Amino acid sequence: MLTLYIGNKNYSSWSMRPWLVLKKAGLPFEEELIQLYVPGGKDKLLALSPAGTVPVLHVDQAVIPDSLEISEWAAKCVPNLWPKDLADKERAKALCKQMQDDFTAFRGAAPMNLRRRTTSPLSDDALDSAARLEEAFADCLGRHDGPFLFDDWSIADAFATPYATRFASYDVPCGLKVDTYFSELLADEDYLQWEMDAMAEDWIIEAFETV
Ligand SMILES: N[C@@H](CCC(=O)N[C@@H](CS)C(=O)NCC(=O)O)C(=O)O
Repeated sequence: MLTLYIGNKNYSSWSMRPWLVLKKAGLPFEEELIQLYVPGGKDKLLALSPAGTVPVLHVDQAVIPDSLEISEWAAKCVPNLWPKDLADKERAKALCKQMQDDFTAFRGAAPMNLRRRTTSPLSDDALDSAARLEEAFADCLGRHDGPFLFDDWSIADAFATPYATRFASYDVPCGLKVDTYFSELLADEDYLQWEMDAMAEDWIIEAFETV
């Protein structure tokens, strides 16, 4: 029995990633949404996981509290969520870790907000950070035939999807190769299901609307 606890679909980029992974894995799971940054919300999160954050996966009695750990867990249950080639697999894992830890200037200036469309310019720091990310994606795409970072869909593409939404929301320029890749991610049927649910939410987190 799997239960994936997630945050607001409009805002929670960390939640989107393992949700996409579990969908692609074909593992049946229940999803429970915990509204973020509301009174009492943190207590609910702490009752679910010592980390006090979403996503968190409950598997029978086990608690797995991080987007990459949940994805790794799914990859142990189901083949082909990482690239088959060993060098590609290591590169995909490193890229996911980098997508978690790096690009903070871009993430800070452009929080995921699926409803948002703005042309207000980002700071140079944020644009430099976005350009480094684009370069990392372009490098992978240049070594493979596509349409995904490592040819077939992998966990790395789940981790890239919230970034694709940020490029669209904040009108960040990018080259044709990466733009085509982002279009592929944003046309994915599981992503579109998530996006539709996000659009139906009416919760507003002001802090993520005014950046
Ligand atoms: N490294 C964690 C980050 C999780 C995280 O920061 N989640 C945010 C939501 S997107 C959260 O739960 N924030 C609520 C809080 O910190 O109170 C992961 O990859 O799962």
